Amino acid sequence: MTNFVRLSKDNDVAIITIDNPPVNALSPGIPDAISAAIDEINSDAAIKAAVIIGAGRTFVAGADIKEFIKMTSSGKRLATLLPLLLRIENSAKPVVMAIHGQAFGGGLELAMAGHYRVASPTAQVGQPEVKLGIIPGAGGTQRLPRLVGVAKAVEMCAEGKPIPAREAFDLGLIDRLIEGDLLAGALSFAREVAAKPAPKTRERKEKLGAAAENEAIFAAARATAAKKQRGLKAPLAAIDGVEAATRLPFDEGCQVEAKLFTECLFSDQSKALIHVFFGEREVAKIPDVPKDTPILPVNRVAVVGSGTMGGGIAMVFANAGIPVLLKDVEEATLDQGMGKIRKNYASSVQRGRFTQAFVDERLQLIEPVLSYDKFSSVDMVVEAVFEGMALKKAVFAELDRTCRKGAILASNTSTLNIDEIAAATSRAEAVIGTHFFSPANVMRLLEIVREQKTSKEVIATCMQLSKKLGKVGVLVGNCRGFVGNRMFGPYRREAQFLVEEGADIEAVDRALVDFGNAMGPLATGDLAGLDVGWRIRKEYRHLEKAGVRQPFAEDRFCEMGRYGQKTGRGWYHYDENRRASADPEVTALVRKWSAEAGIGQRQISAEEIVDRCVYALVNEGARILEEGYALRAVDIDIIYINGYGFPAHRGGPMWYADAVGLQKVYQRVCEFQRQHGELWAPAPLLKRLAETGKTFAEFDKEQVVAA
Ligand code: T1G
Repeated sequence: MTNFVRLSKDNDVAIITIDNPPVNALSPGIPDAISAAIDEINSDAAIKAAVIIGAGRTFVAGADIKEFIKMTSSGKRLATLLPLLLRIENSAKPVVMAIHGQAFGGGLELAMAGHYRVASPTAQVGQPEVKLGIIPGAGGTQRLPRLVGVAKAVEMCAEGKPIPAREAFDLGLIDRLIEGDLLAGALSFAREVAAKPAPKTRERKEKLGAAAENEAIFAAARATAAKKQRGLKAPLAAIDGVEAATRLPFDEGCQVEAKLFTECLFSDQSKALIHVFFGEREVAKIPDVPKDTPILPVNRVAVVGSGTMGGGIAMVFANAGIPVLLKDVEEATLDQGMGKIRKNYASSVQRGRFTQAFVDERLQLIEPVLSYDKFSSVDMVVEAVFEGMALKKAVFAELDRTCRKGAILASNTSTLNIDEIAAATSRAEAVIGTHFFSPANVMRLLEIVREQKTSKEVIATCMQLSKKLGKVGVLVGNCRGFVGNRMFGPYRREAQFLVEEGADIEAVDRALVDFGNAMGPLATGDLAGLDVGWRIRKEYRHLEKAGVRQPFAEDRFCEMGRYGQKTGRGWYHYDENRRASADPEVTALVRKWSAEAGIGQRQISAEEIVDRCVYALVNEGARILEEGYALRAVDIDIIYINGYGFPAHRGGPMWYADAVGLQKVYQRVCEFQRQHGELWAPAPLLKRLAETGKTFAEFDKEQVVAA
């Protein structure tokens, strides 16, 4: 046995404990150790049955994903889990899988090779591999339909969403739910089944359905995948895998699965999605904020401003079970804010995201208030008032007066200088930016902005809190627009320039949507409201360099009162249900303004559209990295995927640039500089990495070493 796999006995039942913290991944050596334990059990006459259980917080979270990175970079083939799973299935002594926490991916495949499965009611089981751009590779697409039926197996493998143990029990995947001591429950279950013939999952056929019925299931699943997981290979491969289970004998089905698995694993999509998986964990690590930095309590909060953002933020805290004071200046505004919150919750119930009971409980946690009277009782305040410096300073001065010592004072500003806001208080060390994205109760990204004096405790607390709020917290520095919006400026600038130079409005958006973005840059402007950027540009007009080209269309639309969706007209025309349609008048207006500005018109390819928009992101991202406003290139990737709809299967803008090759990106940027001037001056870091044949990923590694 190894340290990671222990074999013990409880009289006539053997216990195999997998102990590979933190999530019992099936790292190299562990499958062999489990195999050896199974052999030992089968050669021990005193043993009647066996239980396999995970030590620590979970059963098994799957194969070791880190090994996939080694495999795809070295080309070395990984040992599959299949031989181990057959050894378990062929065991003469029944093997009971005792599941708590998660049985994910290879963990569920291991469990399904067992003869029985028992679980804690709080456990979860699933095949989330498609989220890594792969499919189950150890018989999951073959055994799961045999246990839960074809339709459910397709859904679980193609969408990758885990299911709770209770649902798994209802489906027949779990044989018993164990309240209380899982091991004790598993041991008594094992004794109950010890004398019975051990059922082999691979031999079960009763749930594999009929050909005609299955055909409809697969067709519907492919249509759903094409719509909901547009451009992704793995969901379609997962459907092919389950289909093979309904058409071929078990072993042949496994061969089809193995081929599909390998094709997916060596795909760029999988490499990008695995980068994102580890990236979402990496961003939580702040080099100068040690892991043992004290965390401040956040058990009661207040939100100032009950507008769209304030209301959404209040819901985020309530959804995490944290009581919230929601403050505004007038009764009517507050009622309106609470009305929007109730409406949002009602639509979540309608869409089945929450139960009515859950919503009723959450609404109880949100207390509308008109004064700061109770603010001395809160641990944290998030200010979400109108985006004006004077107003924000006034609010922070009031918070400084009313909040208890040690409370965290956060601002949801998306553009304003946090140092300046902090200077309005006597406790700059307690001030931080917590930039939520609209709609705050939906978008996963939380841009956490440290100012010069923000304390490590406040940073560590907000980073940890973001996870509790179901967000991905990324720490950034305090520059104009922070990281996300600072990069979004050049991205949307190029989109507008392309239209001014002759590209169709729809063509610009379509090119970025085909690239994988949830929405095109122009339509995104209409959604967010063109007036938001217009007001900010007016506030910063004095900073614009003379003679530097600026996009003109959106300012002119706004002067005409056209702010996008909210006014029914922007780049597109919108009907009462906010459905967009092309607006020929807009195209004519832009053509006229371009002619007046002497901008020549030309045919522009989709490739140029993507390069100009995405490389504008990359170039500004490189500047942000070398200026130190983002810790790593991967932080920028995680920001763009979770806050700006950048396709995760492209890994984020910086990963994408590495995949294209920084020399090629740099040359293209230089080309744009020659054609379009200094706005395209290459970032020194991009130039340096391109000229030294390095990548942003290597730059990140150097940062870790340097820290
Ligand atoms: N392999 C390697 N490391 C893993 C891992 C895994 N499967 N899962 C987690 N980690 C690391 C993670 O990087 C982090 O490291 C630490 O564990 C804690 O994770 C053959 C091919 C289980 C729900 O996709 O979804 O099996 O940052 O912060 O929030 O067919 O981890 O501390 O250094 O996420 O409590 C399929 C992936 C694999 C599940 C726990 N399995 N994991 O969440 O902790 S492919 C998955 C998760 C496969 C087979 C196929 C979550 C979790 P560090 P954490 P958490």
